[in-house]
Order: sequence, then structure tokens, then C-alpha cells
Amino acid sequence: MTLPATFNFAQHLLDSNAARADKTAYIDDHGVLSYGALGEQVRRMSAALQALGLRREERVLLLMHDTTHWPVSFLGGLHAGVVPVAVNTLLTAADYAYMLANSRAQAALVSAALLPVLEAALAQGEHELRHIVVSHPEAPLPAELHGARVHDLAALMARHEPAARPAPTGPDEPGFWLYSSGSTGKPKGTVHTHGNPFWTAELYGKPVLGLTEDDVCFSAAKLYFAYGLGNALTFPLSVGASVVLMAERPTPAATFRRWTGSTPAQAGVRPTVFFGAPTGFAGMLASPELPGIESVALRMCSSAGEALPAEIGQRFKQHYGCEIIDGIGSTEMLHIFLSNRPGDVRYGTTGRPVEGYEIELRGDDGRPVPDGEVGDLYIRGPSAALMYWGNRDKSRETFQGGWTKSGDKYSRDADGYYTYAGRSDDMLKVSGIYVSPFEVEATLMQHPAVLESAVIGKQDAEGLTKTKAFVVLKPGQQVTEAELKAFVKDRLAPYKYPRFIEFVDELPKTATGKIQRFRLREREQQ
Ligand code: 3SK
Repeated sequence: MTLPATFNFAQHLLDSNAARADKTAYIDDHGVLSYGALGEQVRRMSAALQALGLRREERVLLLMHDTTHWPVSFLGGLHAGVVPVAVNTLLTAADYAYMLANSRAQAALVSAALLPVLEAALAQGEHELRHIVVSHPEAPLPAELHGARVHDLAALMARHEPAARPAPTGPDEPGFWLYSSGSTGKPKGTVHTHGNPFWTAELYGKPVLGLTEDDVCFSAAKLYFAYGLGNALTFPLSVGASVVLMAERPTPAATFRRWTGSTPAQAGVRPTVFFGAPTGFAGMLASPELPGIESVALRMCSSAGEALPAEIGQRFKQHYGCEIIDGIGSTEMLHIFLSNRPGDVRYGTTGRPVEGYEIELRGDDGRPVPDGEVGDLYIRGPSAALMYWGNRDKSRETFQGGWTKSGDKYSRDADGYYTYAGRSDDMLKVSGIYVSPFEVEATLMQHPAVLESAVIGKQDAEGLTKTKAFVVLKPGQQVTEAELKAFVKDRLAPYKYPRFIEFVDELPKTATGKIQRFRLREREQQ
């Protein structure tokens, strides 16, 4: 299958659902949005962005909680040919200041609750923002902030007639960005095309998950993650399914309310497909409030973000009779390329390659390794990002002549099933989100009592990775674990703080003074 020379992903979704005007597309905490209303709002947003003077390929920062304004803003941007830069809502003002400068965003679409952190970011650095569009403001908005005009999103849309036609984008043209974190350096603006999300739905959402218009999808992973974007936008909208969106944190209690259709807007509508991460599944299974099978309508669950321990999958299946389909994807490949299959789940493995993607495991010499041996995972497929924006070195390291290096290590068994064997770099994945040990170490070392530190991943009793910091204090200094945790939480996104801290007299080092994190990892495993 090839895409036509002119292809606009937003228009593609609107066309696919043209006959579903009355069907529910989204249910969020504010109410229900039909496919007809979604199409109209997307086209109004497209017209509004153009009327604000935004032009093809200019970037707009999308810093929003999961409400219907997220898909309306994202698809409205694509429809207009402007490029949404969807960012994690849990980051710091310094992170957003970097992203604004790096993307040269001309506008920001922001949830009212996140306006203060955006303001702090604008105060910190150079930016080119001309407009700030605020979703669900609860108080009157100022006319201007740091030189940018401020608008109420709903009022802005209401002032514009729906755009008559989409920007005539091509399938290989930049459609949107997501930021990907690395072990060192700043997050990388990962440039995806209009065609890429189409391929994730055609190769994975439809054939592997078997989603249909009868499904109600609910993702604990938020829309700004590549995983959440597929789960709660690309896949359901590609088949005309309905989606439950949740703005709050995905605690077990909040998730159970949605599973059982208990929020006022759901009015009894219960998800049939749930998308989560292993830490979330473990937390729910441990919760005394875990609903019984009779209270939910789940037919299938999906897991990604970190390898799913076999025991969690088995316990979930025992309780709900429904499988958790574990897979691995990446921000760079946009969604899952290696996955178990409904009816063919081998817990403890990540399954087999998704058709349409090629997978290679390569040794240190760059050659494929035999079955049973661990190698670096490389993927080739049509949803790979174009590049990291403005970062040729990192782009070349990751995107190698059609192949994308994932940074994960895997082995394959004789039946063709793949098993996760760790990361090739020092990155940690905690609750499905990348954490750089270097960033946490650098922050700990800003504390006046800390001489140096080393951060590694430590498996908890359920086999899930948590961060552990080994800390050496300056002579005569004292500080508590709780103080250090609070110190990191105040300076970094809260999910990055070390869950465990151990005070040590010295760190293991090479002759040239490099910290040997592998020795600390070995020590933890003993
Ligand atoms: O973490 C993953 O496995 C993943 C899955 C789908 C899309 C993106 C990512 C990072």
C-alpha cells in the first residue's frame, strides 16, 4: 500500500468517520464529543490557527491534560499544516523553556492548570511565542503574557467558521513532534510525518489488536506519549471506536472509576480495551478496590513502556479472564513493532515482530547474532521518525540507513519470540518513562551536603525497575533520605526522584575515575 502524494492525517481521520456523525468519539471529564462535533471542532481549530497567522510547518507547543481539547488541538494543527509539538505535562519550567527555544514554537496551546509553569518557562529564556491559547480557563485571562496574546480556546474556536479544506500536506511532510529523552544531553525533538501515524494504525492497531468500531478504548498513558497517542487517538479514530479520556493521574482508584463507567460523563459506558504499563497493572492488582470481573467490560489489555513481568500478566488473566498483550515500541518508531498477539501470548516475552516491521539483533561487530544470544535491537519500518530536530550527531546514531537503533537489548528464541535483556545505554525506564541517571546524579550533587552520587535501576519485589541513588556526603555533612528526595522532586519532574537512597563512603570507579555503575548493579543483584 502507498499513500497518495497529498495526504493530511487529520483529514484522513475526518474522512474515515464521515458516516459516524452521531457516534461518540470522546468522553472526557467535561462531557461527550461525537464524531460530527469532533470534525467540526478540528476544522474550527484549523481555521483559528491560520487566522492567528500561523503558517505551514511552524511549530505550536501542545501542553495539555487529556481532555477533548487535546485531540482537537492536535488534529486542528495537522489540518492547518502547522506542526504540534506535544509535550509531557509533568516537566519543569526549565524543560519547557528549552523546548520552546528548541522548537521555536510560535504559539502554545495549554491547559489552564499548566499556565503558571508555562509562564515561568517564558520568564526563563528566549522564546518566539506570539499566542497562548488556554483550554478550560476558570478565571479571566490576561490579554498578554510575556509578549504573547492570550486567548480562550473555546471562544477562539467559536469565532471561526470550520476550515473548508486541509493544508495540502504530503505523507512525508513533518506532521508533529514528540520529545525523546536520552541518557545525556537535552531531550530530542523527534519529527514525525503525516504518514507515520497512518502506518501505526494499519500495521498494529487494526491487525494486531483487532480494534473495531465497537470498542471503547481507555489509555492510562497520556496522549503526549507516543504510546498514548496511538492508543487514544490514532487507533480508535482509525476504526471509528470511542475513547475515554482521563485528565487526572492514572492512580488505581481513578482507573477503576473509568473501567466501571462510573464518572458522570461516562454514564455507564465501560472501556473494552485498556492500555497501561506494568507498574500500573501491578498497582491495580495490589489494590483492595480492584473491581470484580462482573463490574468491567474489558476484552483485552495492552502493556508497553517496560517489559511486563510474567507473573503480573498471569494474575491479571486469572482475575479478569482477559489477556495483557505486551509489546515494545519507541518514540522514534511512534508505536509498537514487536508484540505478543491476542490468543498467542507468551508471558515473559515481548512476542514476535509486527508484520510490516523488520527486526534485527546485532552484536558489537554490527552483524546479526544467533538465536539465544543477546544483541542490540534495530527496527526497519514505515513509521520511523525523519530525524531529531537540529541534532545531526544523535540523528545519525539512531537513524541508520533505514534502520532505527532502539537502545534496547534483546534475545530471540528458536520459535522467534523476543525477550528483553536491558538497555544498551544507562537509561532507566521507571513506570514506563525514561529517566536519565546522569540528570538525577547532577541534581543530587547540587545539594550542599552531597559530594557525588551514582544512580542505577533496582528491581522491586514485582520485578519492576525503580531508581536507586548511591550518595557520598562531603566530610562532616549530614542530610536525610527524605530531604534528598524532596530536593530532587523540587528541581526535576517528580517521577524522576530516586525511590531508594543508600549513603556510601565511596563509589566504585575505573582507574581514570569513571563511575562503574555496573558494579553497583551487580551488588544489588547479589
Ligand atoms: O515504551 C514503549 O514500549 C512504547 C510503546 C509505544 C509507543 C512508544 C513507546 C515508547
